Amino acid sequence: MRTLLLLACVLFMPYLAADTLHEVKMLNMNATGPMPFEPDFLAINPGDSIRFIPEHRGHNVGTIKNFIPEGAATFMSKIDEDFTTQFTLEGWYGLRCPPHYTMGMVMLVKVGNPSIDQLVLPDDLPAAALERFNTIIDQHVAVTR
Ligand SMILES: [Cu+2]
Repeated sequence: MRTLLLLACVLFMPYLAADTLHEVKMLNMNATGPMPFEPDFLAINPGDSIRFIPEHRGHNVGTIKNFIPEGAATFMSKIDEDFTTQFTLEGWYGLRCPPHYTMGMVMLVKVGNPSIDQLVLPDDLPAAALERFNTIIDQHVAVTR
């Protein structure tokens, strides 16, 4: 029994490993167009962190009002700051770069396995942000909505 338990521990060790650190670059341009987060979609586990790297100057990252799970903390980095934050609550997080929000500089983070019904876009998104979210959802959140 003890051997079995030990074996189980060894086999599942990778899954019990420390929370993962993901990296997102903030850029002026990439193949998807101007002012992107790269990647602009991440599916992560509760407890994971994301490091936002200002590869180009003039960017920062913050939560979008009414586009984070109930009870989740808002955050806002400083311009040009290398910023890391942890996501503990399951749900959908809409993030933006405030200086380029109206140009559609947004990304979507899926933490855990929230239901698709919980993915509700705020109705006051700038047009370009709404467009990019819809593209992200079409590409990464395969559902018929
Ligand atoms: Cu930006």
